[in-house]
Amino acid sequence: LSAEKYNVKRKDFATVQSSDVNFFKTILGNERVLTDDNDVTPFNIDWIKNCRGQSKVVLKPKSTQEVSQILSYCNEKKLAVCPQGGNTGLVGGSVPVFDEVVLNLMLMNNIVSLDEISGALICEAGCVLENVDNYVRERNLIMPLDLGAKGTCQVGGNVSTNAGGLRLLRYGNLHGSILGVEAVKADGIIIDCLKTLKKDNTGYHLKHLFIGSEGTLGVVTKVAIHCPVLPKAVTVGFFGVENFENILQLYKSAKSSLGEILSAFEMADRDAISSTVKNLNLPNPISDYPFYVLVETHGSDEGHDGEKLNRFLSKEMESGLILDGTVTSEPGKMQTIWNLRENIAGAGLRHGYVFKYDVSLPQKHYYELVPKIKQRLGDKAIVVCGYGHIGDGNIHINVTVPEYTREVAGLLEPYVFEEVSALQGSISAEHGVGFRKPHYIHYSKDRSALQLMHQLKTLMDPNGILNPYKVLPEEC
Ligand code: FAD
Ligand code: 2HG
Ligand code: ZN
Repeated sequence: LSAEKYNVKRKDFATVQSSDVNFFKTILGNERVLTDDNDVTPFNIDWIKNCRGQSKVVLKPKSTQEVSQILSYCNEKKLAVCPQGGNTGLVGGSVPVFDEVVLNLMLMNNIVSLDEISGALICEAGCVLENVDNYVRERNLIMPLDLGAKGTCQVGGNVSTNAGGLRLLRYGNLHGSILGVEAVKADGIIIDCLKTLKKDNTGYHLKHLFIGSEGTLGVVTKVAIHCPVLPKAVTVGFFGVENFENILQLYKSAKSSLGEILSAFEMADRDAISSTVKNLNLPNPISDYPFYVLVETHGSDEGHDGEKLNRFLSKEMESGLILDGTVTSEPGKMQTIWNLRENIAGAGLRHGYVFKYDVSLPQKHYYELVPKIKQRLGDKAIVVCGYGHIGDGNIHINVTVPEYTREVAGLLEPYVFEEVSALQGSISAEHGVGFRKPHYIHYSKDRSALQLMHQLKTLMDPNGILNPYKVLPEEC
């Protein structure tokens, strides 16, 4: 249990009574109120099986009105609530810690409208990212974000975590792509900021409060998002590289050679790729190298784009920055390459437990921590690997061990955060703070900023019922 593992004390919330369950049933009917242990358990456990809550009830609203009624009731009764999307979050934010009511948005999965001229899509928060992406692709558009969890994560979860992903480099982060949000505050009041306008400077930009606040300020119920045009030509290159310094040189060169068509620049070290190949039995289209780079282009002219990427490959093989590589526009082959990259996150779980660090660092220091951690842990770790969105300065460091131990946790934390802070980095680049990191947030946020966060929380959720024990540190 998370509470015991991380030594957290339950706050003074009410406990769900049978009268509460009956009330929920009057709003949702019997089927959408889960109370059976077997039904509730999966909603209590997070994706990496690190956090486990003790909720006794899961609610599945189908409309904003239902969310509003539920929250208004819980606020009055002082029942804590854990908003939940696809439960793919990696920082323990999506599962309860104690007996919080789980409010799962999965049944709010309708697409509301799409303006094919502007690319403005409105959908309910519980839509699965991949489903929405497929829907807009049929209409010559794409979602501006993509991530390995796309088949399960929900758009509302993406917004609430300000998810980054594989193409942030090209399409920017969600603070830029989200045109509007509808959200319900802790007291049940519906905040309608669901505009589809590109320009709207009418006062405070309140939608941003809900982007990345991880369910602590409100429950996102609908989202308006700007979808870019489906690229006519997509090309993927996968390259072997000798050392990290060469990756940086390659990145600089890719920006200049590929210019506006560059849509992803990802890296992975040998251990990340070889353990994914081994654990999940996936093919590696090139042979074994110390580092790998995945470059993707999104453009409008297949011949032209493919030629550009092939020219880049030849030039950099000649310069020695690329040791070997492959470039393809065949959908199946591109998928094989992306599969290898996207599955790194899950591959380590086959060894037992994975400590995951998701940090931003100035690019020249990007890889420094990996060898340091390797040395620090010695044979206590099975694999220490680094991979991620190098174009965005965001590295994922995964440390796999047979099982979670306090000893290894103590060697890693706060060490990793101290190192990141010393390099002026961020201790959470894209996954958020959740349950795992509130007590480390000060490594990346100063006191006055944390105080303002607390003031906002008190203003928007005075009883603190929304996702307690998450994001905000107890003291600042
Ligand atoms: P959940 O995990 O259910 O919830 C995440 C947080 O948001 C929780 O705090 C929850 O309380 C809150 N929340 C969820 N829905 C709502 C709502 N409607 N209203 C208010 N609060 C809500 N993340 C990245 O940024 N980039 C990546 O590349 C990436 N790749 C991943 C790959 C894999 C294989 C996996 C498993 C995860 C990956 N993630 C990545 C992390 C995760 O998928 C994202 O954080 C995602 O946005 C979470 O969406 P979700 O619907 O699963 O939310
Ligand atoms: C990715 O980029 C995800 O693959 C997951 O953000 C990272 O699991 C991780 O460490
Ligand atoms: Zn990532």
